[in-house]
Amino acid sequence: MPDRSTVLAALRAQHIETPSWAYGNSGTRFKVFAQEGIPRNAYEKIDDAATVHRFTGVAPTVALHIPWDKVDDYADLAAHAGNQGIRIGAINPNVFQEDDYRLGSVCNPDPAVRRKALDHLLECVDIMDATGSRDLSLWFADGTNYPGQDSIAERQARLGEALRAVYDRLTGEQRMLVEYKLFEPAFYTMDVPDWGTSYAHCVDLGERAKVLVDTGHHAPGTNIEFIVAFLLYRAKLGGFHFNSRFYADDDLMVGAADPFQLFRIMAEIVLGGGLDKASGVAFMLDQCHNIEPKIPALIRSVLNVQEATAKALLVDANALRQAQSEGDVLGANAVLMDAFNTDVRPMLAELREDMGIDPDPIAAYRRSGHFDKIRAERADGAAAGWGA
Ligand code: PSV
Ligand code: MN
Ligand code: MN
Repeated sequence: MPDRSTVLAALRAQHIETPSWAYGNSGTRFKVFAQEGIPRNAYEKIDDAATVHRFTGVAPTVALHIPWDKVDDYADLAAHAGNQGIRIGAINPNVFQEDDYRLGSVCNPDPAVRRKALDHLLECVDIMDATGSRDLSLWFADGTNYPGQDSIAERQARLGEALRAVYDRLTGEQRMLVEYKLFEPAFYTMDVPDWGTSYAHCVDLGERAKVLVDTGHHAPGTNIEFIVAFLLYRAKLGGFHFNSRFYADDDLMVGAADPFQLFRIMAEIVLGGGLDKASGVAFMLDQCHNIEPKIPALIRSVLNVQEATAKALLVDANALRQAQSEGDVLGANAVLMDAFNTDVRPMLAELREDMGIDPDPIAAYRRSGHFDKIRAERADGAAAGWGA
């Protein structure tokens, strides 16, 4: 059996990044339901991320989306995060919300639009310099809606050119993560529809370009843990955007729809060395809490990732290898299922007490009166929304 203190140390060291945009109001294209106590700017989103970290102990960074989180002074924003006990994590450029991007951003047939998109990506690397962020997290809404609309191959060439320009601008420890998505907003071709496309571009670029797996971006039935295991094996797994889905890119709380899938993913991570700091795998959330309260939803999500990780750490790797090498199909499967069926909540409660935080973060948040405080403080002014 895995050594308990090793398991606890790994859980204590795991960091789960929350996204600034999950703290703002959000909805579907039919309706945004406004909530009370919503942050009014990037500074207050950071305050909320710091609150999630205070109650969970394992969420010390927050990802930004630019220009949704635009401020005058990013070094000042990073200092504010530091004062709240957290750091700024991945920087996500936004090249999908302006009229100019109707036919795409870096893949657009018009060179002037491509230049504009590239300038924004480069500006985001400047922001990383100011915030000390390691990861530039790239997602392109680029694609086509109709056969014949544009040249699929030429769009790839344009994409490669832009990625190269950004990659060459990275310095020090900075990395580029390339996210893929099967469909939406484009419905005929996306320019980065799958991990293979992302992987090929990352291989061309070099060591510091890696694939980002958003768990909501695949066709139904896709074996995501296979993708994870393969990318890890090839040292090309940059990180995750965790969320869960029943149908498409639902952006529901991670671990809500299919905790077993999350466990299978985390088991591949643990077995493949993806929890080791050296692997550099970033565990990030990418969710929208349209109807549920934001801060408790993010606390719940962090705990769900932590529970899946704890179960994955309980997989008896020696017994598994033994069963695998003997061709013991049922035995190997039983090793995994034993770990999945273990109730890890008492162990995590103990870990939290050890870390000096409440063993039940959700109950502790409810008791804290924090929500009443932000509701009163933020009653004036416009609440930030998804995309603002
Ligand atoms: C696109 O669906 C995506 O997953 C990308 O990561 C974006 O940055 C994010 O959602 C915006 O909500
Ligand atoms: Mn995403
Ligand atoms: Mn998405």
